[in-house]
Amino acid sequence: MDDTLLGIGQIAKASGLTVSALRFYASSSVLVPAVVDAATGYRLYRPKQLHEARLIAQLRRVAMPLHDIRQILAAREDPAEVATIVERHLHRLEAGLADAKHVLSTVHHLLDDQETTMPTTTDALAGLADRHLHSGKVRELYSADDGSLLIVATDRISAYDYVLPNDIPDKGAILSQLSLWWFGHLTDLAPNHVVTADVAEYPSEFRAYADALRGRSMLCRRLDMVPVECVARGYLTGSALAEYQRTGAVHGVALPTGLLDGSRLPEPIFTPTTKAPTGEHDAPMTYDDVVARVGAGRAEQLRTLTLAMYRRAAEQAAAAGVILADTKLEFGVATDGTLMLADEVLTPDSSRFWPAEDWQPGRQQPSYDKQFVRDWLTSASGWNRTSPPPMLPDEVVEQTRAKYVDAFERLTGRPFEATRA
Ligand code: Q0Q
Repeated sequence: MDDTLLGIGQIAKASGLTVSALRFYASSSVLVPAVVDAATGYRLYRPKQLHEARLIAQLRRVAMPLHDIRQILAAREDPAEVATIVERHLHRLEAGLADAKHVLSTVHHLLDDQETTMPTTTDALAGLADRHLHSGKVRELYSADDGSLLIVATDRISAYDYVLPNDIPDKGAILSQLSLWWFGHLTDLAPNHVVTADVAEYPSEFRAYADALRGRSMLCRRLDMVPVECVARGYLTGSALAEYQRTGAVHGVALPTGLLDGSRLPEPIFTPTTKAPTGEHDAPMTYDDVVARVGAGRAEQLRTLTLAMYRRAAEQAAAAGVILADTKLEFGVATDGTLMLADEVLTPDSSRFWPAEDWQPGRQQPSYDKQFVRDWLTSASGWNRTSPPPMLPDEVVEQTRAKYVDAFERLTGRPFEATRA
């Protein structure tokens, strides 16, 4: 045996690596022994490889991936390359630390709430699992024996394409009752899919869940849903603003020059989209795309109804000091061929509502309902917007609930009555 060579045990002892780690680094070509004795299989290392072993031990201590370690060992003569690899890993560690902080920030909440966490609506309806058809971000869809559908609004809230870990108490009830109120105010423009929202009138299979459903659900006719999200915009923002800034038009509709984020449009416009699968973003459609998909007559009907409903609702909202910037409506066709307004209508989840007193074109407008959540998530929480968002503080939850109640009461002129069982 060459006496200048070191055995794996000697390298392990001198570097702080374990023998099994050294064997793994040998097989993964991170630290290949100078010699492997053919007879014994012993791995033998040159003395200079002890320095590499010590370097590997240090890099593994900070969880550097083997791929990066290989690159560093190969680039030892190139300090700039080594610095780049190290910098990249530092950023990785910083993001991981931020993520760890969020996870740990929720632990005490979860421990605190262990005994007091209210069962969510979804928990309370677990017994309806066999009837469950679809989960939206914040709503659930169930089927009844007679073919009708039950839409249930949970207290979940989403922001930045994430469903947040906290519920907003009564959010589902507030938005479901707001939807029902709007349905009732639009029947002269089109019939709708609502059968009843009185749990006492629900089919018997739902009767046992009356307390969980009361005030936050509606029994609806099953329709043949139109494959178009019917969006009306009275103000320019979001994806439409981005398209306008690129092209001067929105969904094929040319707009005047000089419009800013939040600018009021000369006329409300119809900006339909496809209905993307859950988790994907809806794709813009021109009016001709809608014609191609549903036919000219239906397309005209959808555009006319969508714009008429938007105008009606925007007027009602303006009277309450609230700007309805845009809204998304969904329609379906009943078995007798009647086009009906479906889904939810004119809620803060399907529309952008802005407080009129804060309207200021040229910046992102404050959201009527989600601004407290957005401000906390993007500033105080330190969230990096890539990992799941942290728990909201109690005060943000309470402020947000109050905004939903305020929106309901301002728009409908009615007091909100919590129907918590
Ligand atoms: C239907 N949805 C939406 C949804 C999760 C709502 C299917 N009347 C209807 C409706 C309605 N509304 C639907 N299908 C047939 N007839 C609505 C996306 C998803 C919860 C609630 N999906």
